[in-house]
Amino acid sequence: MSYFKFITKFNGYKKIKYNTVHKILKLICINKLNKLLNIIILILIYRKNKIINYNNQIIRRVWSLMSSFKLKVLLTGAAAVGKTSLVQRFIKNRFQANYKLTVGVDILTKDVEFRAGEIATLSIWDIGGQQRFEFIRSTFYKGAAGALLVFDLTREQTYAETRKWLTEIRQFAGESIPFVFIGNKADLIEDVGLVIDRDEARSFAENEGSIYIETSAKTGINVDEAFTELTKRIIDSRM
Ligand SMILES: Nc1nc2c(ncn2[C@@H]2O[C@H](COP(=O)(O)OP(=O)(O)OP(=O)(O)O)[C@@H](O)[C@H]2O)c(=O)[nH]1
Ligand SMILES: [Mg+2]
Repeated sequence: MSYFKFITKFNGYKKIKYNTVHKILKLICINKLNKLLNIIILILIYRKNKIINYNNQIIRRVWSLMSSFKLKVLLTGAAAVGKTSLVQRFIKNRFQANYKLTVGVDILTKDVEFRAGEIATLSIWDIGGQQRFEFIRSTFYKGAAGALLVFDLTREQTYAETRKWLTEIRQFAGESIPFVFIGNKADLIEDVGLVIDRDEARSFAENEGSIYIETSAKTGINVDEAFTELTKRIIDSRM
């Protein structure tokens, strides 16, 4: 091999080697850069979400401090299912065994801490479920922010009527009104037995965008939870 040929070959080899090394280095750099960019983007997204969440919290706090969370909520359902008893348990923490039907509507107010530090003032419209008040009922629904739709766990008929009640609420208070589906008098199940299908009640509620809760105004079980859950759902539907 002549000297000239050797030099050309050596330079060519060096060139190939240089190109390959250069390409590999470039690839590593690009990959690293990509990774670095991805990390930066992730940090930015995380920080942005944190800022958004933080801002939401501040807005909610200010809003609740200004008492803007004034919500009209309905207590509806057939007669004698326990609507008045639920609100009495919730507000006064008491229970009366004798039945006194609600004439038209009773309105009571209570502040609810639906999340730590977040308070809403509920104006609870306890609506008489007797047939005789049907003609006037729809006028009470206007402007409602949410509803507790109650049936009696010991009377199948009150459960069967709930669709009618839901249609009525939606017709007069708005199609998208948040509600919570309540099976009340849970304390009596032990004696009377279960007259409804719990899974069906649960899936009915879920299909209608709600949840199903069993309460007892007598023992107080799940009563606070029902009102708090409704309040959360109302606030979340507005955010
Ligand atoms: N054992 C038991 N009895 C209950 C419960 N809730 C209500 N009751 C009784 O059921 C009856 C009817 O209760 P109300 O709260 O007056 O029913 P309502 O739905 O307000 O009835 P209307 O005002 O007519 O629509 C009363 O005798 C209550 O004591 C409960 O959780 N357990
Ligand atoms: Mg009542």
